[in-house]
Amino acid sequence: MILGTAGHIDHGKTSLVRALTGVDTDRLPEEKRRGITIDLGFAPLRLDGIETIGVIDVPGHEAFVRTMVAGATGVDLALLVIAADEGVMPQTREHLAILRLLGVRAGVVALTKADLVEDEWVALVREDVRDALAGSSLADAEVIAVSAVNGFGIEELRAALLRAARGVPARRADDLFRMPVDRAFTIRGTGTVATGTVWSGSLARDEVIRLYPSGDVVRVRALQAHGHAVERVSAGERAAIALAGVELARVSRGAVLVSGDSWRPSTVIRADVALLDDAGRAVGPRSRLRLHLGTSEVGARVVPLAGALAPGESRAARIVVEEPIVTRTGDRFVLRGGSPLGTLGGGVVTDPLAPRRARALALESDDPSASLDQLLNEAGVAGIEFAELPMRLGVIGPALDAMIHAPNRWRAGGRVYASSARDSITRQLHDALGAHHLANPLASGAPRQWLRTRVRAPEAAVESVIDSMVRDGTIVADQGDVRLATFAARLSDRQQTLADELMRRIEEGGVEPPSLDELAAAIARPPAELQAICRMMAREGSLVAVEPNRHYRPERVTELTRRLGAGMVPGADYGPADLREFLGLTRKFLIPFLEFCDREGYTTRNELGRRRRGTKLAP
Ligand SMILES: Nc1nc2c(ncn2[C@@H]2O[C@H](COP(=O)(O)OP(=O)(O)OP(=O)(O)O)[C@@H](O)[C@H]2O)c(=O)[nH]1
Ligand SMILES: [Mg+2]
Repeated sequence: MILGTAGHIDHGKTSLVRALTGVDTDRLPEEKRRGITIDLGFAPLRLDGIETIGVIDVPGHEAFVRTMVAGATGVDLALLVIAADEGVMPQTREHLAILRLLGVRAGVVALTKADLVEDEWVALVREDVRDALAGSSLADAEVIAVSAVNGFGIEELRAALLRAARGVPARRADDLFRMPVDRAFTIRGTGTVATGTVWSGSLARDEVIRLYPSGDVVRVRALQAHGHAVERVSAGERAAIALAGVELARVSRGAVLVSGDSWRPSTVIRADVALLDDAGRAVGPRSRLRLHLGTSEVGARVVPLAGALAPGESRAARIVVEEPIVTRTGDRFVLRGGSPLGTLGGGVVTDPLAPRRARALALESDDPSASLDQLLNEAGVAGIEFAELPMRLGVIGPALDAMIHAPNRWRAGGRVYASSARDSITRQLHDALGAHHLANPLASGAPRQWLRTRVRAPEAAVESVIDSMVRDGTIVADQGDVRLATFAARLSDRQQTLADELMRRIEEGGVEPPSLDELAAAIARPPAELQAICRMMAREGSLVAVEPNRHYRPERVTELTRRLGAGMVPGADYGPADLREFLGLTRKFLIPFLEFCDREGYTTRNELGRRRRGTKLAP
């Protein structure tokens, strides 16, 4: 569990952390010299009967709010520190707003420096503090008067922290590992070390994980939690991870370490965005803001749905970030902007991997299943990559699988589709086939390959729909062709007349029938038209295509193969001259016919010539 301090500069946060933990978290020389906190400080807090709590001490200076946000992100429990002699101050309010935006709901308020004021004064400040907390996420927090100097109230504060900690729900450890990096350094003999709060999942030594935004693949060389070597770190723990395979220059605050192959850097996200009541300005499509998510901070353009967002308003928005960030649905972020830079608002990610030109997404409900429907409908026949869903829905594992298996969704290849996409693909295939049949009434059907290219959808989806149309009998697959079940190739009266004429001339040709071109010339019709008719007759068995361009009557083919059968002795090899003798064909017809025999399996060819094959030739 992680506890984060919050509060105005000099109100005694670091002193209180020291009183609670014994650790002075102001370790930088400049911090010592100036007497203020500049960077995040870390200390373990041990309370009886509960796991060690990781404390993150943040700076209160208004110039370092960005550091405070990086510290407050991933915190379970807040310790809001308010000096009794000064009361509520600007960064008290700003930090409180940030805690609310980040969804930190549990906490305790310490009215510190109680030794400097009278008891009655403490009572008055307490009233002020209650007012300031009203409507905040700490509205119901206990307020404890303390002094870091004389130890007054510290035990009471520990007890209050313990009560608050017990109310914090456990984080899911069976989730994907993610840790935003808040510090990186090198240790002699160990190499690059990154520290942070484990947001989700767990990580073991020797695991191979990814570092973003660089995408580097790194191995976990060693792990520490609260300064001790451990085999595994889990959600809600402070961790130091020694990384093999990466130089310090590639890791810094803002980077994130993740496991699994679902994470991708985002450049366009969609989110529900809210502006603080006292934001002091509106946010429109041209506002350039700083977006703080995890420990990262990037420039961002926020485009709210339906125009600018006024202070106090909240709405769906599309956010284009200037540098890629790693995020997931449900992540909270803070938006800062203006000059001087102030906290304007924040939001919750509703879609980390928004399509490039997507509009803002107004989620209809908090239910991931309903969100999935929205995303799938938006994606249409393109579908959504399955591997992206854990990020886009914030759901993983069996829960996600169960969601995909709902009757209104289907999966093909690595993508998921709405059932409406299946209907649309079905319709398109139906239309394409219909058009094909109309244009090619004599063809047995359309080549499956061609049909697949008629629908602008991923191949696996189209194949899957074709298969199911074949299964349910809407279409018939025959060799490489498919046709509508209702379609049958049929000759028109005019074509039938032509077919009769062709048949007559081919019959006249005997074992040396005319080619399609010769037929076309003889009866003055385009070769393609004759070809279509011949193909159809070949399908029906009334012609045989011995050459692509030359058809025989089946009786003539039988006659010729019978001659071969009579002449060829099994096991003997024959050259073309011998075979020509058996067949009585001229050279022009001989070779194509022999090749036809090879194809059909009557004969087989070797270096010495041809020999009869199997039993297909009559003896
Ligand atoms: N009398 C008294 N002085 C205190 C107490 N707590 C802190 N101080 C003094 O207040 C000053 C600021 O204390 P810090 O703990 O550094 O305050 P901080 O909130 O951490 O300050 P930043 O990190 O810079 O925002 C120091 O001089 C402390 O000695 C207290 O309980 N009583
Ligand atoms: Mg401090």
